[in-house]
Amino acid sequence: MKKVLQTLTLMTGISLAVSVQAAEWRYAMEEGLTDPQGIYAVKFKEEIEKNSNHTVKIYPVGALGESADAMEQALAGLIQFIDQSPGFTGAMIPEAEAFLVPYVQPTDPQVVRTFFKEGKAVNEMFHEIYREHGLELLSIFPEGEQVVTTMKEFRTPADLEGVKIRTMTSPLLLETYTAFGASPIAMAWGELIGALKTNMVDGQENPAIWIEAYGLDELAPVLTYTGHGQYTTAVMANADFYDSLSAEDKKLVQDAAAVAHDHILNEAVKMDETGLKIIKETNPNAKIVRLTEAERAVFKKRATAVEEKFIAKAGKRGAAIIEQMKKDIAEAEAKHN
Ligand code: 6CS
Repeated sequence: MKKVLQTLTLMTGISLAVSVQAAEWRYAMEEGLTDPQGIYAVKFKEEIEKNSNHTVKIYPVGALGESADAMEQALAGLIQFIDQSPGFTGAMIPEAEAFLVPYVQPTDPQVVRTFFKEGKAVNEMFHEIYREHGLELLSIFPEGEQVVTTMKEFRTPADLEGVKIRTMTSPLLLETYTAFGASPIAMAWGELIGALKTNMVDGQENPAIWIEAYGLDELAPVLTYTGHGQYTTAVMANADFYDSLSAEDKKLVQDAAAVAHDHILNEAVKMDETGLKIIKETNPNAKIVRLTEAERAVFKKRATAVEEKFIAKAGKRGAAIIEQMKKDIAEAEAKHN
């Protein structure tokens, strides 16, 4: 830590030189600097550095191991900030799996934006829950609609029989793809490309921008829009670290998070469109399938059992979150229709 001198002007008009600790804060994420988590992190860093003497060092995907490794380091206080998605956090915080329950989240980009920006569930109900796990929740944001990439086209659960789908490690994702008729396998991000190349898995789900950036459409070229969810992620601070900050630094962090959140909510929509556009332009083998409403209805029916499993695990609090999410979505839809 380096010490710097700042001048404080007291109400009396007397100027007073005080020493302020300038810290370097470490921030780990699951993506690269130009991916949605990176866009948020860079904006957060810019805001912190513009408005204080502190600096933020960003550790992109892989720099500190897999998502689970980075979380261990965040909980141990070795890093101060972490972006980890419910697709991984759900293994530790069951209520976070609310973002994974299929056919709850909206698909219309404007409704999605309002749901994340203004919704009571997103903005009020998770803070206390993450706190119980040693994390100060700063932001939750979407990265685009989940798209399933497979080797062969599917339109029904029967088509998915025996199809090995890689999921992130939250258990509810295994329940989801089992309900959808497939054979899911959970694994860390770092294993996925190899697993697709060696046919250990036949497909996976991710938003278009990520599929394009990491060439997943080259490895499993049928992209299916099932309409079952948004890829969601969350940014947190180690709670002890956050509590040790001065009131001024807490405000600095919250303000930087608010600016970065607004920024990514605007950018994510554009990035989702861009991802699909590039795939269409550059991959002649890619086949884009949008399930019809009738086809989706079959998957939706199966999703009700997944929602019940979520509630059985996350209890009354989980049930209240889902109920509130549905209310928030109805309100967002009313606003935009
Ligand atoms: O599928 C995954 O594991 C990765 N997907 C995204 C969109 N971000 C990071 C995560 O590790």
